[in-house]
Amino acid sequence: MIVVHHLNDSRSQRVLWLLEELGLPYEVKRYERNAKTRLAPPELRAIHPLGKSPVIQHGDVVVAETGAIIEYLLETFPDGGLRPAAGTDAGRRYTYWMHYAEGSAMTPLLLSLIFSEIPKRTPLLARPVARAIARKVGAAMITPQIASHTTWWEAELGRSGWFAGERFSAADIMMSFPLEAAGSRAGFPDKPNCKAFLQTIHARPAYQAALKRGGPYAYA
Ligand SMILES: N[C@@H](CCC(=O)N[C@@H](CS)C(=O)NCC(=O)O)C(=O)O
Repeated sequence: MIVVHHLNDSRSQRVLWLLEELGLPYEVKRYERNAKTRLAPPELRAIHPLGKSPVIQHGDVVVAETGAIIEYLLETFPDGGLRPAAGTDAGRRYTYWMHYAEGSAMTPLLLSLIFSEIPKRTPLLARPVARAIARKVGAAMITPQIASHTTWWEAELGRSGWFAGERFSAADIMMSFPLEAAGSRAGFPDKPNCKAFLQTIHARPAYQAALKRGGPYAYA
C-alpha cells in the first residue's frame, strides 16, 4: 500500500491527483498546518527529517519531493501514458517542465508569499515601514519575475494546451501547483491559456476525486 503524508493546502495535492489518474490504491495520512505559522506539524519529521509534504511510503521505501515521488510512481507502476517517450521533443519538454516547476517557477512565488508576511509579522509601530519596504522590493525584484514566468507559461500553453507535447502528461500535474499559486489571487484575466489550463485540469474526474480524498484545498 502507498501511504501519502498529505498536508492541507499544499503541493501534496498533486500526488493524490496522480494516484487517482493512475487508478492506484493509496492511503492518506493527513496533517494540518499550524494556523498561525502555516508550518507542518512536527510529526511529519518522523517520516522525513525536513518535515515537508508530500512524502510517500511504499513498503520500506520513503520518497520525498514532489518531482521525485511522481517519477518513482511512474517508474514503479504502469505509467498510464503520462510520460512521453524519452528522446522525443515531448520527452525533452516533459523533463524540462518536471524540473522547472519546483526549480524555477516556485522561487518567485514563494518569495512573494514571504514578502507578504513581513508586515504581518512586524511589531505594529514598525509595520508601515515594513510594508513600504516589502512593497518596494517586491515591485522591483519579485513582481517582474512572476510576470516573466506567467508570460512564458501562456506562450507555451498556446502550443497544444498542455506543457509537454500534444497530450496530458505528468508534467501538467507538476505544473498545476505553480499555476494554481500564481492564479490564486486574481486568476489570469489577461492569460486565456493559463486560465483554460486550470479550468481543464480542475474538471478532470481524477482531480476531483483527489480533492475528495485530500480534503479542502484553497487553490482549486
Ligand atoms: N519542493 C518540495 C517542497 C515541499 C514543501 O515545501 N512543502 C510545503 C507544502 S506546499 C510544506 O511542507 N510546508 C510546511 C512546512 O514547511 O513546514 C516539493 O515539491 O515537495
